[in-house]
Amino acid sequence: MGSRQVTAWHGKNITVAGLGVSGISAARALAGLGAVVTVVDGGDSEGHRARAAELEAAGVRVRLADAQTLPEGTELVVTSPGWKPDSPLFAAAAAAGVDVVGDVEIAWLLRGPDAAPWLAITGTNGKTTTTQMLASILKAAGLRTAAVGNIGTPIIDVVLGEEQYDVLAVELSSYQLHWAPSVRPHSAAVLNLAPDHLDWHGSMEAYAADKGRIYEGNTVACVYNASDKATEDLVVEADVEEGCRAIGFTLGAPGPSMFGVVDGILVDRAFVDNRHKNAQELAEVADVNPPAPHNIANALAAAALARAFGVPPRAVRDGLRDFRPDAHRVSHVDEVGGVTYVDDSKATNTHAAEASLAAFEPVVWIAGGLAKGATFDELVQKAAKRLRGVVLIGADRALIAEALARHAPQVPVVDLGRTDTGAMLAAVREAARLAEPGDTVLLAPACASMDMFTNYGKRGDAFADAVRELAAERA
Ligand code: UMA
Repeated sequence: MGSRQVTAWHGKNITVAGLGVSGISAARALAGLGAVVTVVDGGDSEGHRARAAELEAAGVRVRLADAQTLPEGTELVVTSPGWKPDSPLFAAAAAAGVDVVGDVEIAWLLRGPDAAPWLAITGTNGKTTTTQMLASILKAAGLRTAAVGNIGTPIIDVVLGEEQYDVLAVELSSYQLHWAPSVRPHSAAVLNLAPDHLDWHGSMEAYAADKGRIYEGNTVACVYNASDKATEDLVVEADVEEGCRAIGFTLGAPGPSMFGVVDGILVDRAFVDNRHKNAQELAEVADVNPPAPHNIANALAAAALARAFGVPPRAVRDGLRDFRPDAHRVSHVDEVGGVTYVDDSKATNTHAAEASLAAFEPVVWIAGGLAKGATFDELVQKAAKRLRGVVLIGADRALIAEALARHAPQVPVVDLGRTDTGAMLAAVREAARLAEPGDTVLLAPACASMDMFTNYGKRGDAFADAVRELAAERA
């Protein structure tokens, strides 16, 4: 690491907000650069205390059970992404004239002069899959790369780590983008834009504006979704480097400067000689795993970013073939009594739930959790004719129940009235009762999981366990 960075951080009094994945990474890195670091967190659980003890051993101060007051002498606050902009800690920082930035901003500032460029991805849905697809394509091209950011690997760790990279595939959430004003990706994609996290951002406009920051300062390509005008509008508004191009992707035949699909082939009409006449074949639709429409769109976005970075067509095909999707994303769990059980616990918002509900008919839908400020009328209207029945769980289930009463009064609804972890088994049993042979029981909660589970992964695991128990009961 260069001396430039060490002098900038040495002795600086920094407060890190949050003792989670990104806070721990930021605290360790900044303490390692000689900063005087205090981590503050509103929690005080056993897990918090264990993590605090580890950090304290590394010379970091930790203050638990108080997320509100600014530690004396703070010169900079580095926040974890989950903290809302209106958190009292930030009001205290503003009153004291102290800046607040996120861990992604710190990662950007810590990059050396020869650091790997970032190919960045955001969007309401599909960003983790697209980031993984992109990393797979870059690897197939022989490039040293990693999938980092919101995906779970804190980006500071990668920027400061021993390993050298040619390029990084960076998933950025709207939260991270909000707190990262200086980040300037080589190229970036916004996959889609639908209402999500409105309780955090305050409005759809603020959410879109934070997503749009990903295009700032792009040098080669701003990749947008041609069937989602809001993403194209963000490109138009962005301040990019001279010569940076707007590249669209579409599930139909692409125009010039676009990626699209022609006769079952993914094609590039952007990074080819004479794009007005020519198109470059990249891969077959069957190379995309799974080849569902929303996932083909993900593959096109990943291909566009890879091609913007100069990756050859063959690597796009090989990378897409190598890619394996994560669990809890429309994954088949089992068939019991002629009914198929599908886990899409990753559908934590209405947009994602809508995409998975559209893939099954008739469907018994298990939904509910933390709504995060969302409304459910549109989702229920669109899904109504496919629904055999609905089972509701979680804190905000009444919002979904009300939308169902308004737009699908004929559909039987079982409101379990529970928010305990064990409710999943009861939900699966009720869903099995409503389902008929040939139906699908789909866990696509349209809500976050934290009211009942540690995360969406645990929620999906609980669903799979419940299906196994059901199968055992029926055996
Ligand atoms: N905390 C407070 N007060 C608050 C908020 C949080 O004290 O007001 C504390 C909590 O007690 C906890 C810590 O802060 O100890 C958690 O911080 P965090 O919520 O920012 O979570 P991290 O563990 O740092 O994980 C974050 C991302 N989480 C969120 O954005 C909510 C992870 O994305 C990301 O993988 C990780 O950084 C590494 O970059 C997860 C996510 O759900 C997957 N992201 C959202 C999404 O994809 O929809 C945006």
